[in-house]
Amino acid sequence: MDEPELTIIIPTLNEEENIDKLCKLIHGYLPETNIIVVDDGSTDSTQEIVLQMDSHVKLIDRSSENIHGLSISIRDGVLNCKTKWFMVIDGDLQHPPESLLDALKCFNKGAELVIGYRIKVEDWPFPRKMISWGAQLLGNIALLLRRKNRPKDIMSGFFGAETSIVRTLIQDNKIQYEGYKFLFDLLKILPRSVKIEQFGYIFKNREFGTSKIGNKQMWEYFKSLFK
Ligand SMILES: Nc1nc2c(ncn2[C@@H]2O[C@H](COP(=O)(O)OP(=O)(O)O)[C@@H](O)[C@H]2O)c(=O)[nH]1
Ligand SMILES: [Mg+2]
Repeated sequence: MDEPELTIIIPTLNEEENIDKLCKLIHGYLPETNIIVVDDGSTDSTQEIVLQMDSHVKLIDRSSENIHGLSISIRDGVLNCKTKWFMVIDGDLQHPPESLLDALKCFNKGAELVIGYRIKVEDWPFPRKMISWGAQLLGNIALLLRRKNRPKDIMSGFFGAETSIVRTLIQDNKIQYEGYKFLFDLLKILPRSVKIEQFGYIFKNREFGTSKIGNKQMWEYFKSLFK
């Protein structure tokens, strides 16, 4: 079998109930694919579980870093990625791992940026739906004013790209890391000519563990609209 050209990056914070199942599902669909789990200092056994997995799963332990967060964790994942493409997926099984096959098809079609968009969100409460709608609207306006691409879900956490493109932007210090929406910060700087492919997926309910998104993350996103 040829070496897989895709690496899966999973940012985690206290996902002990989900991480083992997720990695096994990924390897069921994409055998031998490298997985990088970027853990930001989980206080549960997430790290111990990952360390016991096979050699295709690597742990980046960010617990002693000064700056924590989703975006900066994704940055570390990309910098450690050795394949042509990478794909980021949440560690809580809300992104269906089978959709990684759709992502791979997009890359094989020549995409430089691949974005999963939510065709349905299972059970979000009304306030969360409103916040998401408002954030999408403001983000779209911000991208429109910058004359940038506006794909279907500009805030998707289920996305990937050609590694060399994003690595160059990271090394040139072009990306902001305070936020938690790496994709949005990427869209703000990528040229319009970048080749984007999108696939739809159903955003599932979180069965175990809790969401870490709160007021701090929303405020960071709001500030990132103007930067
Ligand atoms: N490395 C890292 N992962 C995080 C952080 N915050 C959340 N995550 C992970 O990012 C993914 C999405 O987070 P989640 O809280 O489920 O966000 P939600 O689905 O939007 O409610 C999950 O895998 C989390 O464990 C963080 O600060 N650092
Ligand atoms: Mg989640």
